[in-house]
Amino acid sequence: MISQRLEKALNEQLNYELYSAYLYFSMKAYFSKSAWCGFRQWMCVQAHEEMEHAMGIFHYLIERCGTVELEPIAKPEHEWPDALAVFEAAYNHEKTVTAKINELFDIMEEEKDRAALSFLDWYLKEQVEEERNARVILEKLKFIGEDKTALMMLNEDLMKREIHQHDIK
Ligand code: OFO
Repeated sequence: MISQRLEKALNEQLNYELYSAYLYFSMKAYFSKSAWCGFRQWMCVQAHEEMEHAMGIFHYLIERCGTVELEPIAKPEHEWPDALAVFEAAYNHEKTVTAKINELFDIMEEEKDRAALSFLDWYLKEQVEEERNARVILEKLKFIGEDKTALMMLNEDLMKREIHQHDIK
């Protein structure tokens, strides 16, 4: 059984992970309007990863006899000036998610819930990867600038990203 405070905080994080999926699906839709199928593929995989993050929390709440309360999901942005702006937004979003996971970590520590801390450990590690993935592409886009050939090569590279099932504990 988890405390009510932690249950509320986990439900908020569940909602934010669903919002993350919404945001990346919105970015996928943005890239679907252009020929950048590699960017679209990257966003599609990212959105599915976010659904996994959300469902990990969903199942954990149930496992700990908590109540899942699905709140409305905020409307994400749907227009950006270019790919660089999209990845700037993605990177900033991931930094916000990391801050939220850290706040959740603080609550679990205050509640002295060791089982929950162990569960959240996976998310902390995942955030390092999440931030890095977005930041690397953002840096590449800054470097590429107006070079269309290099942009096309990056697009091809992003096409290789595939959906992998994560082992959320
Ligand atoms: Fe769920 O980590 Fe990205 O947003």
